[in-house]
Amino acid sequence: MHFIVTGGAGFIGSHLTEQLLSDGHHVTVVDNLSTGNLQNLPEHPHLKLLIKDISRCQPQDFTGQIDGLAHLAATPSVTQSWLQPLKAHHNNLSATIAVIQLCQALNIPRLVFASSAAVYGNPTQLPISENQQTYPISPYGLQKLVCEQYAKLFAKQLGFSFVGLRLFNVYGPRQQPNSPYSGVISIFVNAMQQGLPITIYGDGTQTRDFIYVKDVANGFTKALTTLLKSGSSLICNLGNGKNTSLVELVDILKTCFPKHQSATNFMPYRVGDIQHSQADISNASSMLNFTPHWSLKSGLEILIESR
Ligand code: UD2
Repeated sequence: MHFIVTGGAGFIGSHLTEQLLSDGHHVTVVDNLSTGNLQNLPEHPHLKLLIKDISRCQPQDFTGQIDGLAHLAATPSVTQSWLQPLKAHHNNLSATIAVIQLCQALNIPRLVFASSAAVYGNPTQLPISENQQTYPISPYGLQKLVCEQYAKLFAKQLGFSFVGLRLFNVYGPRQQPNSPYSGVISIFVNAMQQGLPITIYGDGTQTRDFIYVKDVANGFTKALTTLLKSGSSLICNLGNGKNTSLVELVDILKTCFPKHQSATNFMPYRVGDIQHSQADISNASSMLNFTPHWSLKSGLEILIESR
């Protein structure tokens, strides 16, 4: 099959591209390299690169039949969405509408969208199921939610099938430790490798559902290839299904770095931080046959080895 991966040179997109290629598919990556990096991608006879902003792409930029599009290109930063809401709106929401139009023009039967747990805001119940009310507390979360709604509407109108994957806290190789949207794991691993102190915002009892990037790539692959009715929409959480506190995370990391122990500093909670997060993944499991394969410890070990 032939898939388009927008944001395919980025952290998650490059792992998805690798998996699709190793499963024998053809991939066209679209990336404007704003945060992506061509070094993330292998040289492969079935891989085509289009270095372009997805919202500027024209149907004639693509050749051959396309069986599905995975849309991961975005400004994936809560902070940036507050600082530059109009720019984030363009890169997150308007770009998704451009993607939907591309699906229409190229007759693409499946759209898979990288949504976010940010659509829930402060969860009212754990684990968080897709039925829980969505109440975004950042422009980023709101943009992701509205993207889902646009895609659902157009899927029904145009007859393609849509899968929105609500990503929880993704970690793994190629996640940048120095960017404004760096995840806590990439920041902590980077610091601990250099023996530098780490900072916990709050008391470290807050929990997150950390999912290894290759499990996420697997979830996207299933979402691209599972048989679904045309015109249908499916929303699935994509997490590990377990929650881990920051204190537990630091304890696991310390066992990975037995030689040099970093000091831990505590600072006040970050504004807008949620306290707990854990995905109910039964929908992804029943609808997409998705099971996470990497425990936090095994994922961390691969991440540390890759650096
Ligand atoms: C995640 C997503 C974000 C959005 C949000 C929705 C990542 C990287 N970010 O933000 O895009 O979807 O969920 O709820 O997945 N922390 C420290 N020290 C540090 C860095 C972070 O203590 O040096 C804490 C931070 O205050 C938070 C926890 O670690 O309590 C996780 O932070 P994060 O930035 O990795 O992810 P999160 O859940 O805020």
